[in-house]
Amino acid sequence: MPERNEALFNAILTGKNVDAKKFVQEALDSGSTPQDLIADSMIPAMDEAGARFEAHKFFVPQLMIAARAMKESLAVLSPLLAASGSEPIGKVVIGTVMGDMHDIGKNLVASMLEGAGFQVIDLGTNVTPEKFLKALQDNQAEILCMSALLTTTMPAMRKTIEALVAANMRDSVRVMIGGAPVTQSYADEIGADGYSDNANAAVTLARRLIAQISS
Ligand code: B12
Repeated sequence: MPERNEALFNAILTGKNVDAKKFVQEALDSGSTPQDLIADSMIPAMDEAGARFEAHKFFVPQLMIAARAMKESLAVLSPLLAASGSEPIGKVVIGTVMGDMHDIGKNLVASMLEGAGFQVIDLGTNVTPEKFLKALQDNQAEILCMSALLTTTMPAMRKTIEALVAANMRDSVRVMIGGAPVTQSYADEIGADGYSDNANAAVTLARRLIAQISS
């Protein structure tokens, strides 16, 4: 059972980006896997930052430096998560919805999908329904992945699904949603095809949705 890497956890939590990258490299050198480092030490550090923010022990600047340390550490791991260039098993358009600037979880899902052999078109953050639709059409993508971290931006997921319906595209695209406040019942409510609360399960879900299309 892998354990939390305390040095890495603390470096991310306190926004020490240079140290965090060093601890990631040291852990890799001594045999840790990227997946274990992310799941056991890095995501828990972001969760702790969020809990401290909620308890008014952290403020936005502290969240920002923790997020920077997380992103820079993930950048060390991303190439290791990426697949070795065979034919893509499907095309995914991914983005964080309109009004929302959180992208760490979305980036992780994108890297893991790439690692699993999907071609990923990442539209970044603050993506409007129109931009999602255009990218789906331009790339003939089978899957749309939307991320939202704020309760106030979740309705943009419903708006995007409504826009797909209005453009007669709903039947040709499978919709996956996620992000900390999102739930399975919200996915059911807005008519999404799937939800997951982590990047590994997002890959399993995307594989299942692609298999449905091809069968
Ligand atoms: C880092 C952070 C920030 C950073 C973001 C930096 C960045 N580049 O992303 C900064 C400082 C900019 C920020 C700003 C704000 N934030 Co903020 N932030 C966080 C924090 C601490 C961590 C988020 C994170 O990166 N988690 C780690 C990743 C890996 O987890 P994740 O995103 O959930 O993703 C995983 C799963 O959800 C899933 N997933 C994610 N997306 C998708 C998509 C699909 C399709 C699927 C299948 C799965 C999936 O897989 C991922 C990997 O396992 C959270 C607290 C928390 N614990 O969530 C607050 C939090 C989300 N923020 C919050 C708030 C309030 C804000 C601000 C409004 C603060 C302010 N007053 O300005 C602003 C809003 C800015 C905006 N318009 O977006 C609140 C939201 C409250 C709410 N219920 O709406 C939270 C919950 C903090 C809190 N406890 O109060 N934030």
